[in-house]
Amino acid sequence: GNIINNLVPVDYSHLENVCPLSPVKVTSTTSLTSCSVSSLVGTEAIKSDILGGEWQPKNCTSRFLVAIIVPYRAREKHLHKFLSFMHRFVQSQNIHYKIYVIEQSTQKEFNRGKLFNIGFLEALKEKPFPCFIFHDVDLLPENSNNMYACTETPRHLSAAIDKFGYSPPYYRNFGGVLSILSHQFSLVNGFSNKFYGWGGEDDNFYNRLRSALIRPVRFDYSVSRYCTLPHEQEKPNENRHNLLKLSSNYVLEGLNSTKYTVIQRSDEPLFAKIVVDL
Ligand code: NGS
Repeated sequence: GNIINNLVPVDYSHLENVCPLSPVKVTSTTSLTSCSVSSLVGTEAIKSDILGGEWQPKNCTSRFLVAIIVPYRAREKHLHKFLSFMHRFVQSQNIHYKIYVIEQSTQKEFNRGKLFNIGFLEALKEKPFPCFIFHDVDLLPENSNNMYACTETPRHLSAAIDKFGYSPPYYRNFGGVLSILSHQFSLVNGFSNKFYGWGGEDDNFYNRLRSALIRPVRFDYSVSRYCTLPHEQEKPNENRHNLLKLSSNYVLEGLNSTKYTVIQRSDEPLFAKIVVDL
């Protein structure tokens, strides 16, 4: 079917000059023909038009308003490549977006799910984003038809990653990059805050959706392609399988119990930076 049929636009019925739906092809200098990320270095994003990570088309009104949330700690080179590539990519789709980098302080083990919750809460304080994309910093999309907007049900954008031979490692995998309407994220009470260290928080999130009878979708694997920026394997959370079994009542724990302290907040040229203690 037509992959962009199910995208949910903001209410633009009263607006004139709405941007065309089909994405502009990313130019050959920035597109990836293989997963050689070196080709990305030096691509200049249209920096002057980006303010604190936010951009919108100049000559038309975007159908989409999206917050892109990137959990982060000590991956400076990845972040640089991610930003220089991603701005171009999303801009080619005529999307009004803002990139939030949620940086966890050195305190405690990394907690991807909790950082997503924080990004969601902080972004909504600024603007009523109807759609969120939760995005690992080490993944770069290869196909400009992989729209950075929300479908009616949550979507696994990164279904086909190079390191897994361009198909999901297992059917229910929901890691890497996903999009979800804000009201659906609230409905399942966001991510669990309990998963410190690597693994399991994405599986837990998938279970939350399924227990709310929400069935995630994927675009075709030829569209959902991503390149991984190489790094060392993170230390797995030894307790992740237990946590996965235990966490059954999603109303009790998640977005509604996310406690944190913002210790720094700044508008960087290419992103909004929020540093937090968990
Ligand atoms: C599973 C993890 C997921 C993870 C997936 C792929 O085993 O969190 O591997 O990981 N689940 C558990 O550990 C319970 S990847 O190789 O992409 O880093 O997303």
